[in-house]
Amino acid sequence: MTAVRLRAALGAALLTLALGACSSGPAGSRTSAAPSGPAPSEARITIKDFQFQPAHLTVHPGQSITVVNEDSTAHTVTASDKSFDTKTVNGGASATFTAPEKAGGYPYICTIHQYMHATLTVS
Ligand SMILES: [Cu+2]
Repeated sequence: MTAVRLRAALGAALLTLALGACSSGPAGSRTSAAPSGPAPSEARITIKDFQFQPAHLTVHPGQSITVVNEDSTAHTVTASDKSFDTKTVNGGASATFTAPEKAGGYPYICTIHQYMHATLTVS
């Protein structure tokens, strides 16, 4: 006699924002020595507020570079000459790409927002 209620499963899309890891300091140009940095060769590009940080990054040939997108919008890191391309990095996500083996300057953009630009230098 009891009506059986079938509850539709809710497909709740949870947006997991992996933010607030270690960006606590004020945005300054100070470069203090990291007290606990076992990997000085780690290279990182942070995307925040539709800007690549740092705007000029120098790495070694073939070095692995981590891209962290702190925006809620998807971005890419795409070399103008296509020598590297992270493809789409969703908001809050990260990606890794390998620096070119050939030394030189590699301007890159976000193909979604082409006014975003910066330069990777390989030396
Ligand atoms: Cu973008």
